[in-house]
Amino acid sequence: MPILNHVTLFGLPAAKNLDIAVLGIPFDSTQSAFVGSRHGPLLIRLASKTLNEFSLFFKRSVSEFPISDWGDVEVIHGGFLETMQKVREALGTIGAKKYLFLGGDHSITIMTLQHLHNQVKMYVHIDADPDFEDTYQELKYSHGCTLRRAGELLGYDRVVLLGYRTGIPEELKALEEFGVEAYSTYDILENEAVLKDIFKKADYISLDLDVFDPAYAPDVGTPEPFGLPPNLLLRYLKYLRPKFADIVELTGGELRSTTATLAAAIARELLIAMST
Ligand SMILES: [Mn+2]
Repeated sequence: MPILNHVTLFGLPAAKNLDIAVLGIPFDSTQSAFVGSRHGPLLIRLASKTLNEFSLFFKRSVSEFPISDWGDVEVIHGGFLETMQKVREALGTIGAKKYLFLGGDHSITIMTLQHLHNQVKMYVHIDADPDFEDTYQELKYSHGCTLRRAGELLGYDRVVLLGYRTGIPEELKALEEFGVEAYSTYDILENEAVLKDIFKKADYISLDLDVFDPAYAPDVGTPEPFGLPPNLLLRYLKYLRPKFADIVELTGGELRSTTATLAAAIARELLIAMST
């Protein structure tokens, strides 16, 4: 018998109305340095085929839980608002309680928050860049403005920034003026225990893969040296119980990508954290 080779994340069942849904949003029209995150969802799914669905960290397997992979939203490249409407339609069809979204560039988080912000009490933005500019390259809906838009939707007291180590002076000043709780990479390296309390109260985790050092995650839209090692975050994953999560900014068209494998492993741990 021939096998129809459709790839779902960790071989999860496809398009079933279950409590937890995986959904790709391969929109990368606001990417500004390295391009290609439209292939992110596919590369993460392919990389998951090389990994075990069992997590030794949680001692649980993703296949134990009611999780379904719904494939990708139909993206209109260059059309942020049109794609955001497609995301709305997809969420209506899927009707899950919890979601893991696979980007795409970081502007996809503005789309998901637009529809889900009423269910989010604490949004945690993990990123090398604050993404707190009001506009970037004249766009309000850009991957450089995600945290700013999140603050507008949720209130600036309900967003937290973790792991930044770059940014322009106006942006860093705005973070202070708006009272955003923010911890740089250097703050976290000095006192990593700060992650525990933040992870405990987070119900939306947005992970820009560039928070990791480029040695671990080279295939990202805007690599930034001096980043965090993945193991540091892993130690605190046990405190996470998010309803929503996304993994964004995986670029590069290589089938064999260390970054994609890292993203897939994190997807596994996040899905189990969401399920338990
Ligand atoms: Mn970002």
